[in-house]
Amino acid sequence: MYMRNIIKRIALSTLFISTCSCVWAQWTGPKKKPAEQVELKYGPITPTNRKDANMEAFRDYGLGQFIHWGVYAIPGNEWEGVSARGGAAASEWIRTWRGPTAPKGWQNIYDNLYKQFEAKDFDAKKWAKQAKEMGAKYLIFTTKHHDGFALWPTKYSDYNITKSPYKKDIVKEVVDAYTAEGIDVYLYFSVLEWNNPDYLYAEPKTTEENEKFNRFLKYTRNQLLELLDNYPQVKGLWFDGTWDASWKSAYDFTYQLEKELRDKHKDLVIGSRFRNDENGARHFDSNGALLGDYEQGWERKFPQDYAWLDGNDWDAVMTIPPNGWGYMKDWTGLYTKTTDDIIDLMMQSVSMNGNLVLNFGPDGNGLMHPGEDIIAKELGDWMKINGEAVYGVRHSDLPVSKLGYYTQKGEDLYLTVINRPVNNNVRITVPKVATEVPVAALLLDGLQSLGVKHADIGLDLDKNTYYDITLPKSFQSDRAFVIKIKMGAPNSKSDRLMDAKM
Ligand code: FHN
Repeated sequence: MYMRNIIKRIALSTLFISTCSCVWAQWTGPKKKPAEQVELKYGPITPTNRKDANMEAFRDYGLGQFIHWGVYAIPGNEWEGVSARGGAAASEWIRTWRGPTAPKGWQNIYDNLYKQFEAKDFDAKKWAKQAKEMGAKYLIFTTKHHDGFALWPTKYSDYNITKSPYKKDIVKEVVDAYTAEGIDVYLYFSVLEWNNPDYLYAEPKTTEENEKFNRFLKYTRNQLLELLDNYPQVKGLWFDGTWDASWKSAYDFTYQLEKELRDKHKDLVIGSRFRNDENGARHFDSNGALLGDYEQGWERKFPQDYAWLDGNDWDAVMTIPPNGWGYMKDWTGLYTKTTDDIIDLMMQSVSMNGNLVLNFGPDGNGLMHPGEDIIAKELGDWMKINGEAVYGVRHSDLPVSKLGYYTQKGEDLYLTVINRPVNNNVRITVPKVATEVPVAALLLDGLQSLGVKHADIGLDLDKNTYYDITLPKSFQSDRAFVIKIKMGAPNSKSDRLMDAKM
């Protein structure tokens, strides 16, 4: 029976590979649906594009904050003056430092770092206030990263915050402070645990391995239920570390667990990283259906084209240093994103119906990196003027503009100008068949009205027509700026030209 099941699974996965090569391709092009549908027991649990309040809120967020905090913040990607792994990023992975530059007994040093986790400057209210000022509408907070250290007083592991000098429940402080500021909270949870002896990377095979891994699964379930019991205000769970063969083989368990979590917590939002189907297909099942409430694979990457998303909800999580999530003491020698970069990436996301989630990695005392403080302030200043082009907006079907990004809310169209034309004419391209065209415009910065002129340049065979919005020369901005454009019925004069006779 066991052998028969294995053979059936191999056959199914071969079928899957031959009918759908899209498992890894979904982030780099339009979604390819498999030619044939296979029968599946472990496909999606929730419908796509849920319409409940939590998902509607998710669609309106525009900007979020990610915080990676844990004991890895103490070394900050270096130890005794030596850069971890040659200064490579992903400082939260510092426990995996090996080779000649790694301090002697590094793993042991790391596993004892929690004894130094004093978090003496940590003030959740201050973080929440900064996030609010920056304009973030949701927070994703690391309750536990791959090292397994829990920032809440979990009953199910001793490797948790109560054993540190700080002692208090950090998750509670964060959830309460952000909720009080009106910022929704999602809990990041890494399934993978480096220092848990029951965790396995490969699929469990022997009785002993099965016993171990079943213990681990039970522990994971307990922790997740505990998080939902302790922090009932949270809106979603943000899973990570779910790529190993062991977890993938537990598809029946993860399917039942997802149901249980959703039953326990009304309208809980879970992205596409939590589980896979019985063929090992992650994010999208073997038939190409989204496994979760939104696409959760846009990590430091973007769809090139709106069509790639196939109408799915999504967010993009983004670091300031390249791939640096946890605290990195030393930003020198690295390109760290500027506020202009972040505005560009945020507008790129919202113009395609996604949210941008900007990552912060506080230090071991609980202070944000000074570079993060600057970006939070500058972004907040920009959002105070231009936020209406970010929140509650949707993708516009107008042809993509070389000047920047469109977003739309009802009859209001927003153009975030990234590339200002040298002649100060902001040209909006509108299909000739459009029933709504620009009729009035104003700059969100200063609320100055701008002239709008139909500029029919009369190109033969052109499917589009053009509207020019004139920017005053006196208006100067050293950042992207937003033009709010009222859309209305076109002037009745016909655009129809005689075709050229050649
Ligand atoms: O390995 C992690 C990484 O440390 C970080 O937490 C990011 C955030 O999206 N997720 C991982 C890999 O996808």
